[in-house]
Amino acid sequence: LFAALKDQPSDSLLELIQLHRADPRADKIDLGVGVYKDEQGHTPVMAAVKQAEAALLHSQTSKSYLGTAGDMGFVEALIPVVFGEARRGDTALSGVQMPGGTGALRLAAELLNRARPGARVWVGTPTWINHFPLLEDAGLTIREYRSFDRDTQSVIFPALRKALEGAAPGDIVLLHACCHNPTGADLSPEQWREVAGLCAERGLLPLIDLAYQGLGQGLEADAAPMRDLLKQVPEALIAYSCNKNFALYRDRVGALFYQCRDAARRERLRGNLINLARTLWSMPPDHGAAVVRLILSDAALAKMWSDELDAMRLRVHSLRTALAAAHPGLGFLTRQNGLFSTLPLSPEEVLSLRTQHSIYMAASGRVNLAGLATAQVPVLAAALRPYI
Ligand code: PLP
Ligand code: TYF
Repeated sequence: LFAALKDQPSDSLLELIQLHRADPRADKIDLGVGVYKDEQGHTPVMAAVKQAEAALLHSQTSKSYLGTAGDMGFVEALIPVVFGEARRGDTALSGVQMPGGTGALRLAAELLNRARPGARVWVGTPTWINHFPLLEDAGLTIREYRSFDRDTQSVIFPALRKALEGAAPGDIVLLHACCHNPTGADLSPEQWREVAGLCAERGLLPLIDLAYQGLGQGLEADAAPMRDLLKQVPEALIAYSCNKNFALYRDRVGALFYQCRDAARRERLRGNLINLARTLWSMPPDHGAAVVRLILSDAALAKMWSDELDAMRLRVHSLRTALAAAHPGLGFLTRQNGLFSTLPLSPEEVLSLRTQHSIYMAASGRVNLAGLATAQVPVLAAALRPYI
């Protein structure tokens, strides 16, 4: 039977991890896969997480099943962080725990495909490596438009506007809430307002991917445009990841939030999410979500966490500023947000940076700026000179 299986492409980003690991050169630089790293190139467990884990070790008396929706205390605790204090207790907004942002996106896609088989989803490119396969595997139909210009390093807003103007009621619009992966080029507040207006006017459903809250301009600022958009549309899905902003990557922590102003529809939506999750993973992993719940429900721990997150964000900021100052062609880095930017390099140039300088980045030219130590800024700037 297995003879019928076709070969599948591997994930080029995850492959970079192995390539970098196997490189014996001491001065190698890893700008590949999107995880935050400190000055030492290490992805530490946050101190707030360690404290919450210690508390959990003592307080947890059972590991019995929690249920398909997961830890609802975790979901409730996230609502003010993600959507603002004003929406605490707002019945139009709810969620379920998911195995990471990927699980949330996949379940959203399954739900949408159940609601409307083969529904169209508008996706600006380039986008996160997993978006296309994930949406397509669920059965959705992708409508693609080019939304980033590498030469000007900015969003091609007319292409987004044109896509939304051409979309039909019931179509889905995938949006990166902040810290666009792979370009770092986020929509401006005015552009967000226009997108919100078009979604409301044309009956389009926003599917918002929020995987980096707090790593761009700060927890509140990163969520603000999405919060404004949610005021304008009756229905939306938000796939949330805690894996970057709590550095819990392997614990697979996330949630799928849904806004639905009609109570009966909302109940049905929840029932369908639970039903879909039951056949996919039955229940999400508990540990990381319990840790996030403990952090967010303790004011001192929550402050400790948001201070640590701020420090991570500021480190990425300072790397953007330093690199832009070290290379006249890289000024755009300071206009972009989050871990990623896509440098205007060809795949051949990316390869020669790897072979000649042991600098690792995605073939697209995407760099994870957090992979850089401050002392490596001049090294990278010099290595890029022949090309940019
Ligand atoms: N969305 C984007 C844009 C991402 O970059 C990632 C990163 O992995 C995810 C979603 C999913 O993250 P995770 O499944 O680790 O929560
Ligand atoms: O884009 C990134 O680098 C992160 C990590 O299949 C990642 O989002 C990359 C590829 C993948 C899963 C996660």
